[in-house]
Amino acid sequence: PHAIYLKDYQPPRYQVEHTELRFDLAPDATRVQATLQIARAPGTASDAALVLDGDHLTLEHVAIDGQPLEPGEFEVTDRALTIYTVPERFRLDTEVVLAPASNTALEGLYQSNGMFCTQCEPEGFRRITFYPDRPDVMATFTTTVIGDQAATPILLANGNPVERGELPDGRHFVTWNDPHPKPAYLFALVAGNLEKIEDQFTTQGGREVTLQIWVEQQNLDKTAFAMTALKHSMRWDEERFGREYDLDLFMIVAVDDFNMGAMENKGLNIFNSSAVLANPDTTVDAMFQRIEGIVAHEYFHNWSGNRVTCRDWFQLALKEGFTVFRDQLFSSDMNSAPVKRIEDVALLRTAQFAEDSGPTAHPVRPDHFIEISNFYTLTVYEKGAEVVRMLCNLLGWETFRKGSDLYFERFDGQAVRVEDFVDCMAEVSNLDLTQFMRWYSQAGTPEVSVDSAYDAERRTFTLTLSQHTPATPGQDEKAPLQIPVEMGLLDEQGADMALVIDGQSHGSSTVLNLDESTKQFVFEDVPHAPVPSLLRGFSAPVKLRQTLTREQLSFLMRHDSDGFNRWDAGQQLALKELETLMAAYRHGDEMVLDEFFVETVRSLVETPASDKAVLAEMLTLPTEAFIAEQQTTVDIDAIHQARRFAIARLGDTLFEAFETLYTQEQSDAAYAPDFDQIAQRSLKNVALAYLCASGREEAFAYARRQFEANANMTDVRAALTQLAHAGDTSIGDPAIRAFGERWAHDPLVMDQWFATQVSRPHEDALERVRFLMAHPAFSIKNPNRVRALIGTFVNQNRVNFHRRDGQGYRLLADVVIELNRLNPEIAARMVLPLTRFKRLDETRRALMLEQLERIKAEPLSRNVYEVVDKALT
Ligand code: DPP
Ligand code: ZN
Repeated sequence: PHAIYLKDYQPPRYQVEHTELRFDLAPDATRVQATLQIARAPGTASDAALVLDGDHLTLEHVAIDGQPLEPGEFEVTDRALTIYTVPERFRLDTEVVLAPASNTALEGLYQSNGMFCTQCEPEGFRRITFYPDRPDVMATFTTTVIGDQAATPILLANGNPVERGELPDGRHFVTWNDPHPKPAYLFALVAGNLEKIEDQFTTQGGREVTLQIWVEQQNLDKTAFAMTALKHSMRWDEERFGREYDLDLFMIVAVDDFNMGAMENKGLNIFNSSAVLANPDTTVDAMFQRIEGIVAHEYFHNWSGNRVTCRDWFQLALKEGFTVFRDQLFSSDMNSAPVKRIEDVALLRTAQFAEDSGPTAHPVRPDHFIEISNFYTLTVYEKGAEVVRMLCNLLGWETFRKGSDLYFERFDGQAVRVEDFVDCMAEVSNLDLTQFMRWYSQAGTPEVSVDSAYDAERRTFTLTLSQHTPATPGQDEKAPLQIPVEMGLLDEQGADMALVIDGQSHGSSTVLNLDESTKQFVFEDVPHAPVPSLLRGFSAPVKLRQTLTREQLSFLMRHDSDGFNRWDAGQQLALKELETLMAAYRHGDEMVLDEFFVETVRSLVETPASDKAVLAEMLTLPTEAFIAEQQTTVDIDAIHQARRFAIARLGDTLFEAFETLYTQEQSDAAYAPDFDQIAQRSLKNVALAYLCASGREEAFAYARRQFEANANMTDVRAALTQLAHAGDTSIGDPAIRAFGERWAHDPLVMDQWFATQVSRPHEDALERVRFLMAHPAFSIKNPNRVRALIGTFVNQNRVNFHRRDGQGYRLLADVVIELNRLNPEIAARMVLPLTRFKRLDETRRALMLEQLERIKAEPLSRNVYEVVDKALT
């Protein structure tokens, strides 16, 4: 396999003006007829061959302007159809035959539970028909879907239905027309036995839009929440970004077998059923919020992605970074803004930072790839969103909004680059964003170190900030970035001081522009040594290297006017405590929890909470993955033991306080996934977790009662987790059994059942994974099952995945080898944890490398090859 480079980009030589498709559906032999109106692009030589992408397609017929081509006039390989000479404008007819029933890669046209569906982003359309499968070729589409009336009563495609009718042999058809020119990756088709809920939305411009959510009949009672989320998203996009919907119909379809979360196909969004189906009995709070965010994300793509799309796949962050930023803002407006920020930053600082420091590190805009499917990453999505957020903060909301308006207006209907977006922002703000563009091209997480000095005589406080970005594969030298550091200075009472730099007042919070390797900022008129609060709101995706004492951290935790930094100070404080415990564990000393820390936590638990959602976050210790990210050499066992010990000790020492909190936060209100209730439940369930960590029987009695009360899935699942994770397995076994029997019919709930069991720290967790892989509810062909069972074990049960005997690595390699044959995209995702060996001990490194070598010896898909090859280089 060879790499493709951004610098080699060439504009298309032929454009498609209109695409007409006709699908005659059958599981093993679907006929696809395509009629393309093609025109040579200006400036293209008249003898330029027409090359169409086609991935292992069986060509049955090809004609130009109605004339079938002779052998010798064209060539077909497993990657392309080449026609040597073509007129300037012409009609191309092709016919191919596909076998959707045996398509386990879930790209192109495939079947899921008998339903026909498609996934075309990024390069799935070439598995459906011969086509210039690149985002800068945009055409209007007319699609006729023909299917068996009984098996596929519902036939959907993009746009509006324009004709339908019956055909002989119990077949029927529907023709759809999409008037908005679009790239092929936004094409979609669905055919199956589906039912819908329907609603209406009137846009601000007065367009009546019909909204439909299509699901299998048994899931109709899980659609209401997504419908509400959709309407909220549509209204929000009008109000916040001035974006209005542009068709008469908007459809969502839930599909069980799906590689991604969801897909923004024009007018016909296809969703992984896990990202759309929800009701209180089956779905936990966090999932409700995730669903709301994904519904919004896909809907927002209608403008940031579909109306204005990417010139080429290197520009993926153009639509994804912007759209993630938009969905983050939406969720923040709809729910708890501080908690949303905390969650997003937590994800970034663990998973994205880990990616940035590993062998697959890449810039937000990569400059080469072997397989583009491998670049739907945390770096492109989450770091991409942070880069847009920095732009928004630099410009201020109103100017940013002007830039966004300009971007949509100027590039509507076009396929553009990251520069086009940033140029709009520069134009409306008169800012020079040349240096800022490095955020798109430079990989790795910048480290910002801090030095400070207070001069009592001069009454100055000098802050020296330095930046350094470690080398990443292929990028040894890094240039300084423009890093906005939002900050304030706290006085002795914890209030923000007035900030004066160069005689200029900067209010009580300001943004320092760190745009060189090292920069000094001198604050004047500072009456006494302040406590600095840096990187407020996490104003840039960097690692802050700052040495604060435990007293200073505790002070910031209690007083910082920035909610995010209050939480973060608490996390840093906990981290310090955990590091002390880890050192003791490593030296074989007894671990002892520091009194100061216990009292800090006590005061949090005992002080009536002004914001329960934030308190729940504050009471949650840093995850093992986050702790690992802070270590130079990762000690898997010490991290796990220290964290467990701390939680158990806190649970035991503060038992009564947690008990009071747990009891206080009970509620009889009818379940709603709203902000207040979610906050209350999360606080209550954090308390339950501490209680159970004490190991006391009374705690498990609470958990058992909560499990049996069966009030809603959030509470049931929280109780189940505590019971199942109890040291004594006899405590959890009855609940595990009862839950498994009750929900055997519901795959999405069974995923939670799998995840709860394989995340438990017990020594037999790995054996349990192997055992559950044989469970009738598990199938390696379904990505959700794989993520729930294998993904949870690998990512959330670190001590067992990293077992010293290497069995965890072997298990993952076995799975990857099997998935490589069935579903390369998922295989390449699943293998990633095996590539994160750099900072582990030598024994584990060797064991991981051994499994990577084992995988490499297989005949590999491009997807897996690219990842494994990077890891072994
Ligand atoms: N469906 C994926 C997303 O929405 C890829 N575009 O991010
Ligand atoms: Zn997206």
